Amino acid sequence: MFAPVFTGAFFVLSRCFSVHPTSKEIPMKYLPKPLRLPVTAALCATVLCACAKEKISTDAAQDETTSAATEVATPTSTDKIFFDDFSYRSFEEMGKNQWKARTETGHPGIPGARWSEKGIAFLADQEHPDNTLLRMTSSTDGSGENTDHTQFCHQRKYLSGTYAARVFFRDEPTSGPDGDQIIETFYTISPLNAPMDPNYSEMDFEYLANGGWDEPDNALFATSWETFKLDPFIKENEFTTRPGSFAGWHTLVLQVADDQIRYFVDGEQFAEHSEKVYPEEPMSINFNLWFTEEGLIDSSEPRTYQQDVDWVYHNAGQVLSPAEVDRAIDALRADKVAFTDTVPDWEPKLESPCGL
Ligand SMILES: [Ca+2]
Ligand SMILES: [Ca+2]
Repeated sequence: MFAPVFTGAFFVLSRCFSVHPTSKEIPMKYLPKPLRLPVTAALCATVLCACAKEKISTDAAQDETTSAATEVATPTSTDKIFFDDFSYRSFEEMGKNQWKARTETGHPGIPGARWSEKGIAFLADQEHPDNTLLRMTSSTDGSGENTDHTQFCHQRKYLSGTYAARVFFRDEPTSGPDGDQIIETFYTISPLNAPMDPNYSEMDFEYLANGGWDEPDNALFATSWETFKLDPFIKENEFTTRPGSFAGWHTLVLQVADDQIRYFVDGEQFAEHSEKVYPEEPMSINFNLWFTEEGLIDSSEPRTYQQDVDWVYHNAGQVLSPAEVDRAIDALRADKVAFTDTVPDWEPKLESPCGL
């Protein structure tokens, strides 16, 4: 084990000066299910932890990526808009529009935590009486059995175009002591079919209200993944992070087109990532709220964190500026559209897991 790890570490170090180094530790959510249990133990080993913190470039281990290619489906129509204002009264209602809540246990986050629809609720928008907000609530007392994580996912059929969501991040718990590493997100993801599968695709907005992943305090991450494998630990991603508070409402826009990925926050470009991490496979659109295993405060007192989502939008195949997204949302609302989905399934229709 040590020889490949050493070689991998050397390789990793040799790539430290690339244009897009990465140093973010990989959350276990990115692991394929069969690997999660053995890897949970393995990742605790010093060597792997050290490797996980090394910087590597996005073209690391490029030679190893060719054998794991998987078939990519093709679209069946040109219809293109997905919009949800989350004007629901219950998750059951929301489920009729093809949303799933995660129930699968396991990583990321605190081992033994529950994932369920229990943390999804709807409430009136105090600032706009006609509007409804979705609220995610996750809680912990530090133990797995008393931890509830929250995640929900739309169908796996999204690839290029424009993604957007209006979200409310918080810096503090709604109740209980502050300080846990809490991850507040809007992201897209496909399954990892094999180690270093180059078709693996993922793009994340992740707000760490209490720091984590080498950030000492709150920070927003934008991360685009090419792929990864575990032994030796190699990851290929590009990420951008900006420290500081992002508490409050933000409109997050993600442009995915022409081998470029651009992340925008409130109309300003936050990150630009390259063709090396450009997605290949259809992804689901997800949100989640979870605690890192390594970032819990030393307390058994219950604490609860929340993240709100006003709406989510996707335009398949078209690049919209943040201002154009705003206008598209205004137009949908003017037409009293609370939900629409004309983004076609892929052929064949893909399974839509919600455990990633
Ligand atoms: Ca990829
Ligand atoms: Ca709404």
